[in-house]
Amino acid sequence: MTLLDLIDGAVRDRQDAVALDGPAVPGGPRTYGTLVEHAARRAGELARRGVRPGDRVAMLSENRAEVAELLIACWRLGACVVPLNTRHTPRELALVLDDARPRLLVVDEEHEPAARRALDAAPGAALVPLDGSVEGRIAGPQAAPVATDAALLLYTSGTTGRSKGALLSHGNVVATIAALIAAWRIVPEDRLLLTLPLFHTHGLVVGLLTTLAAGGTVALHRRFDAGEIARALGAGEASLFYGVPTLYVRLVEALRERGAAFPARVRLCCSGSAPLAPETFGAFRELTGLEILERYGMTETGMTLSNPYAGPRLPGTVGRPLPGVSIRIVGEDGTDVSDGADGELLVAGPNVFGGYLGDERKTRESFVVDGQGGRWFRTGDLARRDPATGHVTLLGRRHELIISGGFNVYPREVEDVLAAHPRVAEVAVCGVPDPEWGERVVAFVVGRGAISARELAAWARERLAGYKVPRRFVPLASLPRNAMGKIDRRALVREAGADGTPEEG
Ligand code: MCA
Ligand code: AMP
Repeated sequence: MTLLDLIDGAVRDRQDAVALDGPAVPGGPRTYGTLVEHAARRAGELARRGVRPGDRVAMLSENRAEVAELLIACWRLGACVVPLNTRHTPRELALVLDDARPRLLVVDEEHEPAARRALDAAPGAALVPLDGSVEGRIAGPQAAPVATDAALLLYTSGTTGRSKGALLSHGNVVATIAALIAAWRIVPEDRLLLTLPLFHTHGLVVGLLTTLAAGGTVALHRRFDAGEIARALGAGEASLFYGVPTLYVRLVEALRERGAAFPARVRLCCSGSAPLAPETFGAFRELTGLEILERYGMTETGMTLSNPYAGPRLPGTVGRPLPGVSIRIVGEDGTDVSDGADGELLVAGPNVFGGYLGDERKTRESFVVDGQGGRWFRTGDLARRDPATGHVTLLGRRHELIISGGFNVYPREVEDVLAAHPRVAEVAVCGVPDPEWGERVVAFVVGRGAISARELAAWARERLAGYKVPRRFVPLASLPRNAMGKIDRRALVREAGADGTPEEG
């Protein structure tokens, strides 16, 4: 089964049903019929520009209906789509392009200057406007992709500071979609209010593709606006809403101001990508009567665990494995720990990706093979399974990943950029707990002579996406180290939380 089979299944008998509408769909609602017709034309254009089976096509765009058309068009041609992060600087985009080597880079008007600058540094792809005219038409699959063909190449930040491209086959993505449709009972009558960006799994697969595969409607927004979403949900304009915890923190604030309960039409609000605070779960339930359904996943694995649709949603847990997904929790020695004990979470299933593009070593290191030849992905997340409920609680990570507002930031990448400043002698970057963002990026800097936070922020901003730029720069005479000589990050986080720490940046 491929993503095209899913989309074609949804289109059959639903030509006139609305696939996409909302503020990010200019020109009014798009029916399923229009969506596939536009995709067919787009496929014709891409083929004319030389896209062949097995090629990669990168896209850099804010949320727009044309993104859905482009995805379908690429898959019709047997090509793999590489979504790029619109918040990235040209430097960051160039690193990804250099690795992905796409044939084309399809870009919306707003991001064309950044795309051009990125291509100056990493030439190779031809630039194609997302809203340019489309000629020709290809309706049927040109190369009839099969389940094992690559559908998406998704970049995820790496511990070494360099992004890695996770290759997901049609079969992998279909497995996540099928599991979510079954677990969350997504039906054609559903309407999803979608504000999450379409360049990550959450917005793209969990949001857009799952809803379309179920034959539902996606109300697509360009960005999240808490007041507008509170109003729309309060007015029953959607049955589904998905967000990262930061969105729910803001939504709770907005709902407190409005004081509105949700009508019955709003049946499911899901959270993922970062830990949802039990306080947010409680406040949301009090205001709306709805229990947020928290689930867990990764770029490499798609969705793996979910609280139940029917049955207790336990705050502070990510629930149980989705249909088709197997999990293990293992100790340092690689053997399974008993329920109730802590260990690293491993996952297996048809949803789990094949490997990282061009990095066999990293791929090998990311999997554990069991005695029966089973391939288990090492999530790097520490977890515990409750012996009574079977629900899994996440406890932290093996690696030093910071998740700020649902975006991942690896300290090493930010440290490398700051360390390159001529007046920085040493630097350490940490995630400090924050009620709105979950974690906030803070840099501890040992300078060579005087250096202001403003100067450092400007340096970082030129090279890194805004969400990676430290919110605070704390000057230190030296970095605290443990007995092994390693930087003591816990001491730094304590320091950042302590009263009297200079507030800069
Ligand atoms: C924006 N800013 C941030 C973040 N987002 N700073 C820290 N962390 C962030 N996440 C900064 C901008 O750089 C800017 O600062 C200022 O905030 C205002 O920017 P604006 O664009 O107006 O912000 P916003 O629209 O309020 O964005 C907040 C947001 C956004 C809506 C929460 O971060 C977001 O869409 N997050 C969701 C990410 C996501 O979808 N993650 C899923 C990946 P300045 O002006 O100083 O630059 S994880 C995934 O897919 C896995 C598989 C899973 O399990 O789901
Ligand atoms: P990424 O691979 O960039 O999509 O990020 C995946 C990571 O997000 C996981 O390894 C987790 O650390 C984190 N994550 C996703 N969902 C949750 C959740 N519900 N609670 C806590 N962390 C989560």
